[in-house]
Amino acid sequence: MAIHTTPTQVFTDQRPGTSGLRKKVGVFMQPHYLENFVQALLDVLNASDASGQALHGQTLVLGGDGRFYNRTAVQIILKLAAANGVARVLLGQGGILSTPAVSAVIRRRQAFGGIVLSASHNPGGPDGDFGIKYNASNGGPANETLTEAVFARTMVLSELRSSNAPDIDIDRLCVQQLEQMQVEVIDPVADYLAVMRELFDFDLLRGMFKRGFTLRVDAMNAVGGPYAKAILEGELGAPKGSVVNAVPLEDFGGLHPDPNPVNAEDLIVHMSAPDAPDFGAAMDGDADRNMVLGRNFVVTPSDSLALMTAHATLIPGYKDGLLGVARSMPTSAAVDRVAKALGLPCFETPTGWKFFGNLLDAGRVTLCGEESYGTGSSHIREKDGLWAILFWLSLQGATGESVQDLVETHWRVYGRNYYTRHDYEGIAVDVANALMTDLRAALPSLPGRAFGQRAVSLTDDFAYTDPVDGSISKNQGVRLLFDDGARVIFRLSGTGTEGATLRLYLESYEDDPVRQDQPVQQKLAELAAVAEQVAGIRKRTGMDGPSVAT
Ligand code: G16
Repeated sequence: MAIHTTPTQVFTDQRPGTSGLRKKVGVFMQPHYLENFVQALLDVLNASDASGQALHGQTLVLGGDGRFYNRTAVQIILKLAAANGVARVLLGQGGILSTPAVSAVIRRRQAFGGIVLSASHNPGGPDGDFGIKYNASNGGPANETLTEAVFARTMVLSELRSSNAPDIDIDRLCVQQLEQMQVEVIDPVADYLAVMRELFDFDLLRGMFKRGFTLRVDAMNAVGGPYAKAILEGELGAPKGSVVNAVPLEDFGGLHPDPNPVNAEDLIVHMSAPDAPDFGAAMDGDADRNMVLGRNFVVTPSDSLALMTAHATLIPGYKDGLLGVARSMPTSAAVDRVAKALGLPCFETPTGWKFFGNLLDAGRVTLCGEESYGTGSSHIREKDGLWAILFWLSLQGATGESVQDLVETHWRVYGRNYYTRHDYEGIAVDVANALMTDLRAALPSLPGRAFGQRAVSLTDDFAYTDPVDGSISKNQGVRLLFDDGARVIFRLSGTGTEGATLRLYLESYEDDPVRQDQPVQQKLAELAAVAEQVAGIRKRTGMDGPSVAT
């Protein structure tokens, strides 16, 4: 066994996006591609930060969503870590840890940070995607200062430092030695389960299942399966078989583990059947996203955040109330109305969970959420799919109301924010960039202009000044705000791996109860037409309509 250095060449495309570095598996499998990124990360972490903290001699957490290349990547990273002064790695058994579990383990074990191997909701398998991201000691995604420093390091990297020790056994719960580094293979579920026990009334939930409450949780052959099985079926006594597609597969069994009504069609079918269970839910590849359903009823993520905020004090972990709430800019303003009624601070951040970190650390917010099927709280620093499922189960247990009743009552009280996101996927990058550039140029001419019954009241390219550290993030999405509360938002996705994806977010507000039950796409068709008129999406992309509308 020996530590050795190897010369390497720069890859110029290793700038992390919305959530870490995501590429096709084939890109990651190029010689030195993963190694370069990890070496750059370790170099940056080993250069002590402002507080004098450096990784050397400390503990890292490591795990991933089990997708293709996960196991190989784990071995590569362990050998690099061993050669770069890491003292201990806490590795999820089999190389498995969900994103929320990594966050929980970092926080509970006071690790220096953690590496998550996941491309989240992107498809897996040899032709699918792979990804890697770093989470800091607060358990949350690295901020942009750190990710930019890693990118800068990748651009000048000339050498890798690794060990040529044999692979270690990643499947057995035990402690092993790799050079001077200890590798402790840990139970992926234990720490996460301990956090959930502190937040929710497990006896209440057990009682529900004893009385016959039924649910179907689709783990989409991804990493959420073992967690959902252990907690819902194991701890809480949900009927066996309540969690389906529960074994993480390297290619997710061909499923696209992006829980929305399009990709989780099978769940929608089950929840619409005459014998549908009381409650349905799905999680994504790394189990941080969630989709929540009642019988024949899908909950919009933005509404989910609003409902959670309104009822949070019913949950033991939040019984003393919330400090504040935050949502990403494109997420609907439904939660704003609840926050206003409850007198809670409400923050609007750019897309990306990393923007919630400072607010959570500073004790300014307790709950956060996004339109992209993500909700979470201060219990960790990631969004959390199974936590959201337990939250919604608890709401039903505490109120005795169904999902549909809870949501419809909410609309009667606060009004309904009709909401949809249209994705135009696989657009040529230059076409997408030109569309956004032209749109930005057109912004000053739009205020005051009428489109049907409504007029544009304000346009901008969303910029965010972090209220905690003062950092500024510009160009976060083009917004058209209308005088009746409607919004049209355009931005390019930062998580795709092929071409560009244009996201168009449409929202209108309806406070009249007799008009709160209309089909969403129908209700928002007028706004979609405005977007088309302003941006010329069809003409520019040659697409007849969005590839996904959720
Ligand atoms: C990531 C981020 C989220 C973001 C989502 C979509 O989620 O953590 O904050 O909303 O991507 O981002 P975009 O619109 O740029 O594609 P995940 O679940 O993919 O890690």
